[in-house]
Amino acid sequence: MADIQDVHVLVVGNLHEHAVKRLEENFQVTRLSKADASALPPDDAQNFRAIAASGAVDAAFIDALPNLEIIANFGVGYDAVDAGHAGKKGVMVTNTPDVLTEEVADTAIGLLINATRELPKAENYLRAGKWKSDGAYPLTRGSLRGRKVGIFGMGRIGLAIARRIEAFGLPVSYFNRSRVDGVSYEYHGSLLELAGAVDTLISVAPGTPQTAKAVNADVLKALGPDGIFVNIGRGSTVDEEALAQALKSGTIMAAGLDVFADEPNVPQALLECENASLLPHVGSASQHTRRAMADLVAQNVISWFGEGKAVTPVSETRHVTSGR
Ligand code: 8YV
Repeated sequence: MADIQDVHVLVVGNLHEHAVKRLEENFQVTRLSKADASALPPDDAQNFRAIAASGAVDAAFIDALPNLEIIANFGVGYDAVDAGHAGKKGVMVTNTPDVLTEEVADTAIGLLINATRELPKAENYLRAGKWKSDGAYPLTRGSLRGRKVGIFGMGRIGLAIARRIEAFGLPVSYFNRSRVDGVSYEYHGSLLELAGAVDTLISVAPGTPQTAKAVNADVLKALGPDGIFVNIGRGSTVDEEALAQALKSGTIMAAGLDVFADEPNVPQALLECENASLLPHVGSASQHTRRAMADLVAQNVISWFGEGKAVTPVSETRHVTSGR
């Protein structure tokens, strides 16, 4: 077996520097700002056996690298990587589960409270000097007291959010593509049914063709006029036009959003909604957690070439073996 030091790895996008450093300590690394075949060094495509990516990797790029064995994605969500295509071609894809679970769940709770109790608006009020000039910030219509929380997507992060919600003394129910074994929370057979049964909906759903615009006008209507919607999963799962409309018309009370369909572009209609608390996709964005994610990206590539197996393969490529 050739020395792993001779393996050429393509680092794509603005990957965390700690991951780049660890890859450079172990492999021959080339950097590309994005996965665009025309930007590959001429006659070099056959050399690359691995991609470490923060950003999109499509089927055409996978096809442009004939000796590609593994794509290590920075992030638990890997909707930007064509994992189905990779799986069919025998290319391993890995993601970064577990290491970000608690951080993202913390952020979801922060967003929920911000949206419900208007904390960012209250802080702006203080900073604008209005506490002194106008008196106390108005009492908030929203409260977590008495709420029923529904979670869309009961994976690792959904469960971590549910544990936190339980500690708040609120009931939890969920919708997921299938019932989750060993979970006692009430299961609903559709997102619409879940939205009708709760007044607080937290989406942790991944971006897939099945979840595209799943949170639509009907779901928001079912959530109702006291409804709070929080999205910490993927923006593609929401019909953003319908959401802005629901926020403006009072179909729901408020929303807290960390993710958007076309980041970093946030629809003007949502920016105009005073009852939306908006964050620039910071769910996992602490130095601690991003470093752990960077370590896992590097570890997947190191383990693949060193031991012949990936640490955290995604489901579409679990069957892929290294041939070593
Ligand atoms: C990403 C995320 O890592 O893990 C995910 O799926 O959404 C984030 O934690 C982030 O998009 C990377 O830039």
